[in-house]
Amino acid sequence: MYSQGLIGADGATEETPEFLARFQARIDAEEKIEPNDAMPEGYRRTLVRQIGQHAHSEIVGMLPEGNWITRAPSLKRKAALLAKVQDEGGHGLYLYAAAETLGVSREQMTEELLSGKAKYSSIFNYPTLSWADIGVIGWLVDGAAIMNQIPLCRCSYGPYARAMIRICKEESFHQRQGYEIVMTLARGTPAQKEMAQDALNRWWWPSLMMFGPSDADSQHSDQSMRWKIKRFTNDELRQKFIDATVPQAEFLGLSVPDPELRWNEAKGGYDHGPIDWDEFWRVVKGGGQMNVDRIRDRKKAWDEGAWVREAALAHAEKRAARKAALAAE
Ligand code: FAQ
Repeated sequence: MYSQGLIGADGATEETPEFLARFQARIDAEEKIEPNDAMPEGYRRTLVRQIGQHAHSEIVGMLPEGNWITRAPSLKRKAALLAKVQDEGGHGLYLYAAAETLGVSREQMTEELLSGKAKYSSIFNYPTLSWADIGVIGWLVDGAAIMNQIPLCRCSYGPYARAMIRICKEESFHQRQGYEIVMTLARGTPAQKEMAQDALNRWWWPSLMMFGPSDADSQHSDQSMRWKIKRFTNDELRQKFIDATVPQAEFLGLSVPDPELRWNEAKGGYDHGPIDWDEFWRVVKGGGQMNVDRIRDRKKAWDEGAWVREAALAHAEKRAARKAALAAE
């Protein structure tokens, strides 16, 4: 068994150079780190931050699409959208559960979201104006999510890696349903094709921003790569996404809203125009079009769910008391 770091009088792990070296050796050997293993505090904090933000993104991400459930154009579309939004709720729950194995409660994480301390993905602060947005979210937003999340299935922290395997399978279905919606519109009437193009125009750049700041500005990438929490940098994943998605847009007969987009034979990928990082940081810091609405709606749902949490807790306590009484007989 892996030898623990030294435990100090206050119960904290003393992070001696030997302990840190042994921990890094486990990571380098591709061993999974499990909840009861000793780990550097920075590793634990990085995971709580990333998994928490990821969970919040799934839950807040239900809002822009949930907005269209009652307006889906057919029963088939409504059923698929309903299932997708429910999947996202499930993803949030697996991720909160994974973060809880690191000693943080779901209540604490939710409080941090509602107080603005914890972030969620910038992409969910843009409004969903037409039905085509629902298709484009599936195609681009879930597409970007998959590109980012497939490598997370190999994350060094076991519970996060295992949660990601199921999540990625479901995201793949979401991406396909989105692409199929956009394909139907792109092959429809001129007005429908225009609607698809308009949605692509509005969601393209925000989708590229989902991968986070450029490598030069990413604060956490270097350490997260060393700990094998992240397997690729933000720019590497963004490039992979662009290279995979541009041919899909061409197949649909839609144009990507980037006049500087060019195939670069030498690098074997596309060159692209500059990303508006001022917009990215404004949205991340709360200045996007929908930030206020998203947190207001999330708070309302959390407050209205208080009675369910209280009832579940009372039930669990009653069961525990009954079990204890039976055991004492
Ligand atoms: N939005 O140093 P880095 C989905 C923050 S998928 C907001 O590069 P890191 C599925 C970052 O947190 C979307 N903030 O950070 C779905 C940090 O701030 P901090 C969610 C962002 O962690 C689809 C600061 O900038 N996916 O929801 C963003 O190494 C459809 C510096 O950045 C995940 O969360 C952003 N876009 O890399 C649901 C995947 N980017 O924490 C519904 C897991 C960066 O110091 C419908 N997360 N920031 O205050 C990750 O892979 C990483 O956390 C990155 C950022 C790549 C997002």
